[in-house]
Amino acid sequence: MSSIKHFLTLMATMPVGLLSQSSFAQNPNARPNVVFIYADDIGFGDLSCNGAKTIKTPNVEMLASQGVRFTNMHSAAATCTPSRYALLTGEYAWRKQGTGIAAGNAGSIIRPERYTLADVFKNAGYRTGVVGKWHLGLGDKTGTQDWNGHITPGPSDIGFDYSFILAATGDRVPCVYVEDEHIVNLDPKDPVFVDYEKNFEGEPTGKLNPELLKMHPSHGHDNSIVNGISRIGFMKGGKSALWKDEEIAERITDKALAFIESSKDKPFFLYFATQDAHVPRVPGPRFVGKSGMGPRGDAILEFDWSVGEVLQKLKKLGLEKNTIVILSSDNGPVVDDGYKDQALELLGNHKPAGEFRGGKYSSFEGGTRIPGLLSWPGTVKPGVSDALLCQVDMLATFAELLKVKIPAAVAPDSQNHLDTWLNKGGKGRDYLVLQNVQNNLSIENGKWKYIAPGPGPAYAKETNTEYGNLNKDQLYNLSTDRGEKINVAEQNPTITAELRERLEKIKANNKQ
Ligand code: NG6
Ligand code: CA
Repeated sequence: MSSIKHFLTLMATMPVGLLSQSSFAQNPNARPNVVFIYADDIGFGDLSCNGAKTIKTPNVEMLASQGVRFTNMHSAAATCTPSRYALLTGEYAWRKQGTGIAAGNAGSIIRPERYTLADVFKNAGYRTGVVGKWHLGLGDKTGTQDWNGHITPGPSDIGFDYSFILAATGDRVPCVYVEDEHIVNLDPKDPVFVDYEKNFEGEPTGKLNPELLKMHPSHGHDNSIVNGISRIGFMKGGKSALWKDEEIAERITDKALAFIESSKDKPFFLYFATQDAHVPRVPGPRFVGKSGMGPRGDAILEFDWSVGEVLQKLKKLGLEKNTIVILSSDNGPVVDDGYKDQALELLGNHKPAGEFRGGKYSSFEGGTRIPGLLSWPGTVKPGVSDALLCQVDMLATFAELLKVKIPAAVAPDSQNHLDTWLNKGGKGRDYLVLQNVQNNLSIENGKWKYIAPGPGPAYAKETNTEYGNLNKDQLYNLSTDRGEKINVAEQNPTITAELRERLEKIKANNKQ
């Protein structure tokens, strides 16, 4: 254990002392529980609280009506792994090599010595748990994990007391649940093997055995077949441990509720990372056909159900008033992300990214401007906020709320915006840097958005995504052109230069 972590662990044994300056000093039990519900690939426009008309998400709407609805909340990146990295470490992922979309056999990307968002809560005496999609690597080195033993390091090394996770994503092997760093329901006589380069002899693949598939890939996703769906990567064995996609939402929601129940007597932090509506979209039978938009819409309804279950549980346990619930998404939406699931054919007038341009993978707002809700009934006044905010700030913001001192030199990009998150005013960030799938950067300040020139295609046909890459400056006035339709860089050379320089400064120096 590193010395910083050791010191913090010592401090964590005296949380009341640590909290002495906070408003929770008299009554440490009044510290609020925090449940962070993190959707996967659900866009700003996918939720009825943000204006979706073709789809109704009543539980999310209820959450929105009892809290603050942010209209300018961002994930730190337009894809999953870097967004989650930034969320947990308080560091922009583009500062760190190896934080791109992780393979299912990637080693732990956030190393044990790293101070994380979960550590903030642990240092304040909270019980901490993560349930759902992980996608931040597991074990020491890529490809060398022993999937059949203790897969370590893992969530327990970066601040989580409890974990029940999918190692990577629904479309990546291994297709098993991992609880407290052990595969669930594994038969030792049928061990799991994982490879991202070559197949195991005699094992069918989506490419060679399409007759075995119940859902066909549209691009990629043609390696090992699990539950009639071909995935990214190869695996064999672990028959008794393999998940059934139609049950994932129910399984992880049950685990989230069980964590809440078993933690109800002390403050807890739950990071509940749902897998809806990432591909493959295979919602449970009671959601099939319910949205009229095919599996993608049905998966959004299933997500809404998970949210409802959490809210009901909190109510039933009498924890409603003492729990902050935050809902957001790891990146913007995508319609066809690699399976023929009719998402495109049945989309109709629905606009997953709302009025924003681009989507998942993109530098345009659709890539990172995602749903953002926070409720704390009785404490946070309901409303709408258009302050510029980012998930990278959760670490510093909750450290402030709980009066936990963050060690020097960690979480370099995380800023405290507690007042704004709690809807007490404040304009949020002055500047926010964002990254797309090619790691090209953009910077915005609430009004202006500058996308730096960068390599890579402007458009991806497979996913129908405008990446936003161009080999020249782009500047958009978000206050008059929320859809980023008109590049006004040439007409505004001073603003363009200012933002370019600011971006360079932030790249070179963490202090902003
Ligand atoms: C892409 C996958 C996509 C999705 C994404 C990660 C292909 C062709 N596409 O490479 O389906 O898995 O990675 O999504 O393989 S994320 O939300 O976890 O970042
Ligand atoms: Ca995602």
